[in-house]
Amino acid sequence: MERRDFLVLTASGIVALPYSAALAAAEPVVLTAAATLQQLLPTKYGGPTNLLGFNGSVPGPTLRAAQNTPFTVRLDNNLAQDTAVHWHGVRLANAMDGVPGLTQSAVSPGDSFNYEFVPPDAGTYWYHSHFLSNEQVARGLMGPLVVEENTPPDVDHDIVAMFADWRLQEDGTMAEGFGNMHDMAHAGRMGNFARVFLPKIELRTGQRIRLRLINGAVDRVFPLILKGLSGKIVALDGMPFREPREWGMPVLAPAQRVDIIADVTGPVELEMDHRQGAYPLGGLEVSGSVAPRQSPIPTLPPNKVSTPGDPARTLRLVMRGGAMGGQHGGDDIWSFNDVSGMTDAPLAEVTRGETLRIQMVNDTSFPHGIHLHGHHFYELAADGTRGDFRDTTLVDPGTSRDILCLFDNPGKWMMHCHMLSHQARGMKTWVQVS
Ligand SMILES: [Cu+2]
Repeated sequence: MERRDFLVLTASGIVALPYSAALAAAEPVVLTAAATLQQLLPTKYGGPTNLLGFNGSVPGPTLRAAQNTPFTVRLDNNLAQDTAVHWHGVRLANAMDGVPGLTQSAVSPGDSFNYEFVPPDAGTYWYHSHFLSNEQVARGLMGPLVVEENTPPDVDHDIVAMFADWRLQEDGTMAEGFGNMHDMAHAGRMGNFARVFLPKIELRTGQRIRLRLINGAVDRVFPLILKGLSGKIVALDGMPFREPREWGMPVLAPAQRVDIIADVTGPVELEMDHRQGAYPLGGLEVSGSVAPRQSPIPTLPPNKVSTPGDPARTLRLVMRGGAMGGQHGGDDIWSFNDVSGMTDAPLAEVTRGETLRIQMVNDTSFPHGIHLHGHHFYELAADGTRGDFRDTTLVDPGTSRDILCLFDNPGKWMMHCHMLSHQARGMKTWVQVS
């Protein structure tokens, strides 16, 4: 059969898996990290960008794993420097978490590492470098990870929409200057060009799609405007809502995900709400129409998670530092509880099964998206009501956010700001669960 015929067959409305993903179910996936050139800018503006990619592309391939089924990825490091891969949001065994110096040794150039895990939760996740991550992720070492439900919702297309921004020079090449003090002490390294990566699919009006939004940017928060769609949010950070919710304007901190199920009402356009106006990120074209479904937007099947009880104790996590911030006791730009960077001793030693309330206090002039590895947690309302169940929470300047977490996964788990420039300059710590 000609490859062309195969594509025609899969265009009939059933979700078409990319060839590499279909292969992935049968044998271990190989992710090769290497330098690559890719056209990010429209060609009328400039040439290709020098990037680091997985399997020669940015973002890396969309990996599709089955829920509760062993998944194996071999990382081959063809970079000129160390690397490691973190599986963001996946509640996996600690040794597979991909944090050099905490859960594994960095993978040297020319070396490989096997990541083997059983993803317990279906949903939208992603993978990225956790070594010099403010630079390696900014250069492209990230990609989507989809954990498939056993019974997926009824949609015509399952579409990953990963977005990011880059700081490029006029000819399209990457601006250097990673670690520039001004960026690090402010909101981070903001790009001067942003876009969303979408598959080449032609939609019809009336079709129902699932859109998996993933913020793969290093430091930028994306407030999104979605056009041509009528639907609801069905999950945050991989975890389904009990009932779909209206979206208003989804705001995604770095690393956060939003799953939407929506009916196509016209050309789909994704824009970022920006002070200079609506900034176009990309979209999907529409041709023709089908009769829309009459059924309501479906609820995703719930993941099996244990419900935390009342917290045994409260931990405080005070963010300090940065420009326009006060003095703090850390020895770098940013600090948690007046300590900058990783320490030999954990922030907290937690007995497996213990529930903690963590008071995250943002005593700085910038927003911070705080990510806890290996666990999801409830965001708490001021009155203690349990809100969304997430792995990354956005805390605005001058505010605090309490979370409730059942620490049921043993190991050494990092907790850090996912504005990766902030993480690089001190905003990180870890928790020991045993
Ligand atoms: Cu931060």
